[in-house]
Amino acid sequence: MPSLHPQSVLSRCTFTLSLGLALAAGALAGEPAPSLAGRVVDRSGDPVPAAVVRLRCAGQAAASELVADRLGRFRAELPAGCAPELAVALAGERGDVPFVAVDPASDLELAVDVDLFRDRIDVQATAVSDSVGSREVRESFALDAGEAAARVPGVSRLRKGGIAADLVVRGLHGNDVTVLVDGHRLHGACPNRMDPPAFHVDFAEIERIDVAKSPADAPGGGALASTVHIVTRRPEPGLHVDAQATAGAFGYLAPSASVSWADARWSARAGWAMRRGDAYEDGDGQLFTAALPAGTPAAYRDAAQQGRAFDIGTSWLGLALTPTAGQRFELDATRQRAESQLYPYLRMDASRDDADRARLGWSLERAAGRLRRVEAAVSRTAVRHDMDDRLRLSSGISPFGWSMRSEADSETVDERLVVELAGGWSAGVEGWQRDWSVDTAMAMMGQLRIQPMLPDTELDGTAAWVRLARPLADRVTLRGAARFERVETGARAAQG
Ligand SMILES: [Cu+2]
Repeated sequence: MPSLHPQSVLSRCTFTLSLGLALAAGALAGEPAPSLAGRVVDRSGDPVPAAVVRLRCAGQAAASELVADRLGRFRAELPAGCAPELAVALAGERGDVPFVAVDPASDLELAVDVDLFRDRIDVQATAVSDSVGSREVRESFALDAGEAAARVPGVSRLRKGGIAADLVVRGLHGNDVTVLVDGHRLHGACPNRMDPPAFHVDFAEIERIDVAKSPADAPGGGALASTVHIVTRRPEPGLHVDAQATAGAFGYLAPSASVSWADARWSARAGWAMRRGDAYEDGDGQLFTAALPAGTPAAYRDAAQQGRAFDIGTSWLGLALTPTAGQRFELDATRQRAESQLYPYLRMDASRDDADRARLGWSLERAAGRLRRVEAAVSRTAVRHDMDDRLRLSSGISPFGWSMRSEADSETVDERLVVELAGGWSAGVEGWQRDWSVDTAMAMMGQLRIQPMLPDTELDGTAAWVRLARPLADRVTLRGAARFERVETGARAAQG
């Protein structure tokens, strides 16, 4: 095969070149070889990507050019009877580079006498991270924030349907895992946790998700198992427009668009995102809506098996003011609207899930002095959630279209004051009030019977905490925390 082609490798040769491109080793090859391959490196031994290697046969003027790959590697086939000679130059560099003869029978290493990287940065990272960044969230194929957080080791999910997976941390879940959004608690409304807290935040809002596996690591929250902290994005200086769309199997579609603007004094952001998908098939090719045996009361009606599994729209607005250096006022609002969502794990499906979140905060940061940071903020989350069994066999021939239905309302107000001091100390005071109400209606023999499942329940909590996180040595940090919490609950007496 007489042509020069960067394919097929039969042998590797070594050959060292110093000084712009001089040869250090390798004598004229006496025997022709069918191919040659090698690597171009710099003075430190780092590969030189895209280096231009010129190849010619001894005694011939015509030369071919090869381009090294990103690892500095190159390969070529040799014409029969060719005694190869090489010259190497950096990409884009022109000059009279001498050819040197090489022995194609051994591994070739062409050392270019330059330092490709003027500064070397050694990156060290712990192998296990308890945090998921926005890029990982988007690239993870997760359908919501809870599923994305399951990338953290020790975190798994309880899947009840196509979306809205519940987080499980070291075997504990539900109220043992506190989910905070920008430091604030929020609660869903469904008593069956069809809308766990992380479900109410869209990907496009998220900067990162931190999972604190011990109370000493948590910025607040006071959960037995874990605190999952979802941190939303802040506008970066200038105008930024971001539009993305993801599509997948089973009708999955998730477009989003956001715009933000910031200068030294003001910043603003706005965004919109949608997520929609149909019932998916399991590995056996069976729709998840057909997983329950025919005739089971919770099985889906035939007409509902191909239905939409989730359909959620989220929009948000944010405004921030920096009146003096280090001081910041923030006002954020998010509105989420969800229609039909299927939960084959449960006996009902959601027909509505509307959530509104708002947050007002003030913070002061200082680079020096005893007091480093103060933050005071209040948030409110209101969720309206309806579910019924109209898609299941259990709905029978009820004149209402369903045999059981629940209407749930939840409102959570959360206040926090956090003070951070020099030396790794921080302390905070938190308060939260949750009103939660669920009424279940049962249709029996054409009659409706209303059962107050959660009759205007109230939960009133206050907490104070102090925390220390002080590095003692490289990779050794002393951590400790104490938290005092008081929670009162109450409910309206249910009417028989
Ligand atoms: Cu529900």
